[in-house]
Order: sequence, then C-alpha cells, then structure tokens
Amino acid sequence: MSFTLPALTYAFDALEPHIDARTMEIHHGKHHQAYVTNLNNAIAGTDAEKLSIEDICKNISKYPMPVRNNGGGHYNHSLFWTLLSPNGGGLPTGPLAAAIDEAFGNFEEFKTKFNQAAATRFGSGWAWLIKNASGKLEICSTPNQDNPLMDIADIKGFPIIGLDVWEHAYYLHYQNRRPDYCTAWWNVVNWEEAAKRFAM
Ligand code: MN3
Repeated sequence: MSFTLPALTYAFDALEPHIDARTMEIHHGKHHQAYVTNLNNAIAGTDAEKLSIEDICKNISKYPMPVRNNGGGHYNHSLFWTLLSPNGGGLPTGPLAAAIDEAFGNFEEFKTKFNQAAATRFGSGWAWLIKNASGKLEICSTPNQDNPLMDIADIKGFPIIGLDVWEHAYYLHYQNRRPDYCTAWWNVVNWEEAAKRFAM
C-alpha cells in the first residue's frame, strides 16, 4: 500500500481573501504531493508500507529522517486541509469551547497564546492545539514537519487544530508578515472538524 494525496473538499480559491488560490494550489499540489512521493520512496519495501501514517508518527524515532520529514509532512498537511473551511471561522461550540475556556480562561486568551506560539516558532514549523494524555488542552509548536503525535515531540498529544507556519504556506500573499497570515487564518478554521477531533 502506498500513501496518496487526499483531495481537497473545496476549491483552491474558496478560502480567499484569507488564503489565496495560488498558495493553496502550490501548497497542496506541489508541497504536499512531494511529501507523499518522498514518503512512499522512503518506506518502499519496508514494513512501514503496511502501517497507517498515525502509527508511523507514533514510533517515528525508529525511522530514518526522510520518513520523519515526509511522514510528518503527509500527516500534518492531510490534517491541515480538513481543518480549513470556506464556512469556517467564528467560535468553537460545545465541549471544545468549554475545554478552551477551562484551559485558557476564554477564547481571546486562547487565540493570543496560540498566535504567540505560531509567531515565535523560529524558522519552519507548526503551531498546535492538542489534547494531552489527561484529556486537557495545551498549546505547543513543533519544528519542521514534526508533530505532537511523534514519540520524539517535547510536548505530546492528539492534535485538535494545527497551523502551518512554513513560509510556503503564506509567502506569496503575506511575504514576511507571518502574524498577518496567522490572524487571517482564524477566519477559515473549521471548528466543526476540530470539535469532532476533540470528541475522539
Ligand atoms: Mn505546508
């Protein structure tokens, strides 16, 4: 079995003006496709071909760097697309909203802390809201294509939302203005999908 690029459930231009069509087209069709192709090449003929991408991530310390970089890239982007929606933005509801208030005080405080994590991740990486082993929410960030599922992560947990802060995610439209991209991204966050993940 080999991994494949998941189709987007919305058009490349559906997230405009917050995320532009050209960025989405290159990000999905070129960057994510490259992670898939390179992951398949890296695991060809090994037992990892029989595993899910989640199981590969959970034991990532057992694999060489190309599997970590491209396997992380495939998991992270597959998740990222589902957490974006043209009907997104607004506020979370239900148990996820309550858990955010409990962990961070209120939604605005949560946003501020998440934006800080995204802005201060040096170089390329991701900002995350995770559910940790005790079921509590935490904010963290990871370098490169690492993620909190990985056994090598400083802070481990199940990703509820993730924000790609690699320059390829925003440079065409926002150039060096990562904080502007992070601010705009809240308008397209798919809280319905995030709530489903929190309930898992
Ligand atoms: Mn990316």
